[in-house]
Amino acid sequence: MKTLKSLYHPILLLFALLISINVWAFPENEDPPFRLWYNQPAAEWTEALPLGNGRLGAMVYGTLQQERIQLNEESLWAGQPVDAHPPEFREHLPEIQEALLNDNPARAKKLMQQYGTQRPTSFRSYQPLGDILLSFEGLNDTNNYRRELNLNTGISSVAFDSEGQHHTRETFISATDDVLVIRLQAGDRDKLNLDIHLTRSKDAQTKAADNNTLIFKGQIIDRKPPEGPEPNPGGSGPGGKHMRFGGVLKASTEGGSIISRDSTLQVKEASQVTILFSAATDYDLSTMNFDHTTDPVAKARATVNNAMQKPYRVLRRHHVAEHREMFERVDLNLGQSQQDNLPTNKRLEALKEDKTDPALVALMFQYGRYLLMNSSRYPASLPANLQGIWNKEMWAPWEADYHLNINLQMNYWPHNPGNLPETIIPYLNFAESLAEHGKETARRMYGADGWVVHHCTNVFGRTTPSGSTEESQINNGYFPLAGPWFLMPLWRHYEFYRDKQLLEERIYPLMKGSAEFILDFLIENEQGQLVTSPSHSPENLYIHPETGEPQRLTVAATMDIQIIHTFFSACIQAADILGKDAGLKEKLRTAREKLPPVRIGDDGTIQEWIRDYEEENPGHRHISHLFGLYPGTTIHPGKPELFKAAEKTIERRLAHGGGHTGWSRAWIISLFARLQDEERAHENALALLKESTLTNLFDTHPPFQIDGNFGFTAGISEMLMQSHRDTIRILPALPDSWEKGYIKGLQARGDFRVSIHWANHKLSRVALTSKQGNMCTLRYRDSTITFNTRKGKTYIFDNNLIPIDED
Ligand code: FUC
Repeated sequence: MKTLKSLYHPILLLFALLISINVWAFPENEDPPFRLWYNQPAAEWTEALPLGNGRLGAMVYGTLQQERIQLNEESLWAGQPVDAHPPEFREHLPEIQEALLNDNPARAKKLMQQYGTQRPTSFRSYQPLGDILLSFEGLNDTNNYRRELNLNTGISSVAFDSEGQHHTRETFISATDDVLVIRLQAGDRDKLNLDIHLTRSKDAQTKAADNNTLIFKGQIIDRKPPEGPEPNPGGSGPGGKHMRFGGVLKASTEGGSIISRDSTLQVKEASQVTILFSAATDYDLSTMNFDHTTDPVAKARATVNNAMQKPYRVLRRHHVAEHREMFERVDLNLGQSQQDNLPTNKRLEALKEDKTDPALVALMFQYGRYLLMNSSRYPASLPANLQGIWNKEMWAPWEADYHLNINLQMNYWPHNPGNLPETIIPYLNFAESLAEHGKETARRMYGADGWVVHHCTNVFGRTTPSGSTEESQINNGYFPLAGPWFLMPLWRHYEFYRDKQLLEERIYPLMKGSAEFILDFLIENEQGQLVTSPSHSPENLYIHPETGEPQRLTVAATMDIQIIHTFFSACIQAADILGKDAGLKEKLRTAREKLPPVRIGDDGTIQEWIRDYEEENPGHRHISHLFGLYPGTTIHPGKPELFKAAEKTIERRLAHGGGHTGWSRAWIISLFARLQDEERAHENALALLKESTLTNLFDTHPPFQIDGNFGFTAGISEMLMQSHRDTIRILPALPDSWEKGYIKGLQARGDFRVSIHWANHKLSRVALTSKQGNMCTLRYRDSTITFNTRKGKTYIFDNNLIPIDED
């Protein structure tokens, strides 16, 4: 009796009520799902929470009276294709090369300025699609506010009480149904009254088509300066009416009613509201242009009508199942911390005060995987840009384009170990279309075979050099080695997943074309070495020893040589696997032999250039001459002098303020992981969180740039497992503060899945599943084991790599 009575104690009742509310609001809560959460709405964009299905993106603010859901569609770009081939470059290239071979970079620069530039030097920007705005009536007196992004389910939720009634909002973007879904729910005694708007600050109109449908239609109108903004003094292409886009929003309610008024849907007295939205543009990746015969509204309408066939709970179930299957392939536990129960913004603040929080590192690792899968997978046809797909600016920083001198490549560093193979497909689609454009540029600028692209590109397939100004176009923009580097993630994809058909049909043809270009581009210097010219080390300058002037152009910057070495080796290996192109293989082998060696300078660091020049900026964010350490594999402990010099190289960069941008810091994590320097890898991971991370855990350059998120994830996986040079290394860089934990489901080269448990800073158990039956070498500290595997079988080892027979 006493027990029964105590169950009715008011405090216990309140507790039970709170638990039941929470369970109802966040039904997937499991211990421990990965989630970002906050006790207040987003005050600015970098506090809002990202959703995406690769093609559509949204940032959910969770604001009370006026909820804002900012929208993106991956292909919505201002501008149009332009022909920016410098017409006289090819004719004058030998003269430019001669000046550089004769150590006269000042003359080469002059000639490049004269013959190597072409307006428009740059292009326009990736743009936002618009906003869904929900203006609520009532919602006074709110409390118990909480919003979250559950990474495991891909659902963003807002929950709060208003006048004693519990309200919830859920938003997700389904890849299965290609729609954004919003579900609003009021408590039993409350009703929802709101207006639904679909807006964009320019170039679009919204009309209600019937009482529950809004049609959104637009066309980008690009103005030429001085009428419109133009941050690129070298021009960004002609004005005019360009890409078309459209969206369809449909709302339905339980209880109450909806009517339309002009461009608004008005919901009255509903207990639940479901909103579906989809959008499209008339962009066509196969031509890298818009096609005005496509009707974006019709496409969006068809998608929304299809999704309308499914009730909300079915849409949700299909989305969650699909999302979880991908996201939960990898799980990471670095240990709990006292901060686990704090909202994400507070955790970040606590970390800045040096409170340890390994679980926040794990969250950030998983966030990188979440962001990649939501900005680069079917139904997307384009890869993740500088901001993934999330952008609110009409003219985004760096146009939110595809930078190819590190940024796009870094976006795809985590896709292999992070077990997200499908995220490379949009990258591959894009590469194939781009290579078609690049063939014309190889021919017209260089008279070369194959294809070339320079340091940055856009959806219209720019392959000629570009930059805001003519000066930057010939400096940073002149990077003809972008192509082979761009292809490395595709080759790595083969190494990790061993999809021979994909290699043969799609990846190798791209590699072959790029190799043909490089073979034509290389020239001989006086010592009979093959060098690139013009060349530069992204995006640094050197002090010319004779003139004392800062110069950029040179021959055979170290990064060029490292890229070519790695790329030619990959091409030779691919041709071997496919049993083709014996003649090309021979040429590549011979050329590889004639490349200049990577040298160590007087100060013990790896030389950034072919001569031991002094850097203009020794703390430069690009650490290009360490390409061979990571993501390349040519600098390793088997070459102790280079390995040591690589360490000194990072130290020098850091001593002069390096790592100051998010992506640069992220790269340093992987570099130290490859040096097996666990404490400095960890230190830099923490520095990225403390100095280069925004409230919603977006990486900041500054401003927001997503490559650092992806580089971070890659860095953490590199600390826990490395699988280069034919060996899978277990826990190569486990820092002291990760005393106990596990990582499950990492992908290793050779198509293996690897799960690792450790305790007391030591390996306790490793499980390896062989997907294809390849030979495997595992290493942990000084223990190594090499064994044949059977397809589909899982092998388990103890802390000394002694096999454990599970049976
Ligand atoms: C490269 C970097 C910059 C920036 C830009 C988008 O050029 O050097 O820091 O990340 O890309």
